[in-house]
This record gives sequence, C-alpha cells and structure tokens, in this order.
Amino acid sequence: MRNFTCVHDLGDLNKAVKEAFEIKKDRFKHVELGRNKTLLMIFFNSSLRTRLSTQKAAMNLGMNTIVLDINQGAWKLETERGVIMDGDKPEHLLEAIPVMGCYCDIIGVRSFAKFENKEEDYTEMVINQFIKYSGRPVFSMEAATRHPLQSFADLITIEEYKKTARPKVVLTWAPHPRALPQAVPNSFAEWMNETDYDFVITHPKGYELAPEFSGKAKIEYDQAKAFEGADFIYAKNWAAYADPNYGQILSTDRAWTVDEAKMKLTNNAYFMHCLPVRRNMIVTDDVIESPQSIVIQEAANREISAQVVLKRILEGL
Ligand code: AN0
Ligand code: CP
Repeated sequence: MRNFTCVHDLGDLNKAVKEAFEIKKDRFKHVELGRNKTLLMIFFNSSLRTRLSTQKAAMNLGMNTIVLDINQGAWKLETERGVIMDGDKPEHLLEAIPVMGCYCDIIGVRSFAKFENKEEDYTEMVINQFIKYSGRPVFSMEAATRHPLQSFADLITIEEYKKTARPKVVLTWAPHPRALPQAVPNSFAEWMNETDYDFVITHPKGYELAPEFSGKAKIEYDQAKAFEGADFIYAKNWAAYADPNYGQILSTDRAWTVDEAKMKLTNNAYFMHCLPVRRNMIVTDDVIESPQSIVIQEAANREISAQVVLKRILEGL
C-alpha cells in the first residue's frame, strides 16, 4: 500500500480486520520492519488520540517518529497558489511539503475541513498536495472529508463486540456548540457501507451528509425510531453539509443528546464515540460511564488500526 486516505486503499476488509486481530495478539512481532525508518506526523489541528496512538504504533514497528505542530513553532503556511505573499504567512506549502519529505520515509497528515470553501474541502486539497509533492507515502490522520484511521478502529471494535453476524449499527447526530467537520461521520458511513451490517443514520433535517458518503444507509429522521433494536449507537456531531448552509450549525437541540431513556429503546446497545466528547451535550454522564460504553476500548484500537496501516506502507517501501 502506498497512500491511505480512505477505505478503498485497504483492499479486502475481512483480511484487514484479521490482520488487526493478529497484531493485537502480538504487537511487537514486526519490530524489525521499521528499523531506521522515520515517520513524520504533521498536525494542522489539535489531537490527543491520533498523536499518541500513531506514535505508539510506529514505535511497535521499530520506527523513529518526528511530530510537528504547524501552529506551534513552524512558519505559518500559505496553501493557495498565485497569492502575493505579503501577509502573515512567510512560507508556502509547495516548498514546505517537499522539504518535509526530505527528512522522513512516511508522512501522516491531519488537516481538517476549513469550512471556507466547500470545493477546496471536498477535493481534499491539502492532503492531495502532500501526496503529489512530498515524494513519500502519505496517510490521513483526519483530512477534510474522512478520518479513516478512526473508522478502521471503529470497525475493529464492532467486530470485537458484536453478538450477531449482522448487527444494527446506528450513527446518530448529537448537539455540540461548535461547527465540527463531517469527516468522522462521512468516513464511518463509508466504512459501514462496505460491510453487510444493518446501517442506519439519524439526524435532524438539514444535516444530510454528502450522498457519496451516506450511500446505501437508511436515513431515519426520528431518532427514537432509529434506536429501536440497535446493537451499536455511534454518536457524533457534525455541521451542515448541504448548501447554502455548508459548515453551519443548524441546531443545538439537546433533545438529540444520547441519554439512558433512549438507550433503553435499543437492544442493550454498546455506546461508541470517537472522542473527544462533550458530556451532557453529545451523551449524558450516565451513558458514557455505563458498562455498555466502549469508548475507551474504541480509542485503544486506534493503536491497532494505525499499526496495520503503517505495517502495510512499510511493506510497500
Ligand atoms: C474533531 C472532529 O469532529 O472532526 C476531531 C474528532 C476526532 N473534533 C473536534 O474538533 C471536537
Ligand atoms: N478520535 C480522534 O481522532 O481523537 P484526537 O482528535 O484526539 O486525535
């Protein structure tokens, strides 16, 4: 595998999940694979899990890692071509990227949707420039439209906890005070649509995801109805996608918060969230602290999903 930006880069998902379980049993088996290889992780946005789990995965494979927070100490980067650079940005991405490529073997990039220009976000301008100009394999640590390392960890978690071959998995929108990207729900939907699970998305009207991501999922505007018989509840906030409201908050209605009463409608469902999560906005204290909450186990699987991805990229070097 050269680059990893979406589910299709991984090929057969059953094989990938099997590989994940093997790594989980013995995560130091391939410690020689990454010897003298350097991973560079570039963050344009904050992170706790992605930073730590990806670094840990690289260490399990014997790699060296360098982490750069663009907003803390690096030069502010211009991303647009043709701009007269007389403002506050001393360096252009088009020099910075090939320079970064000189110091490493693999590059991980986190670059969220900016919500300034839908086309720029949905054509994945930033990560695609890394792919084009770095000369190195590139993987997404959450780009503008997808968060594949998260979705892969989510799939591994569902495969670990499911009690039936074809569980009912419900992605529910929940309220949040800030405008959040669609990357996590887009990506989750994209991965769920590659399985044969019974996959349902529920959200208030106006929060429809891009059709290429919601795909064959059932859309249910009545959250209570969607929760009926669910085996997994996957909560997430996102800002509106559809024009003319792209990137806007249309609702902060706490009637959509996941609480115990709603969880009672499910088939004793597990509760999932990618974290970070705002308690009593997205989910109540009681639900996230309940035995059915598997958010920590889900986060732990980020190390595993990152390790499968790094292993496959190293094997292709
Ligand atoms: C980010 C998002 O919603 O995309 C990262 C989630 C992994 N969340 C926040 O910015 C709170
Ligand atoms: N879930 C996730 O990607 O978390 P961070 O933003 O903390 O990396």
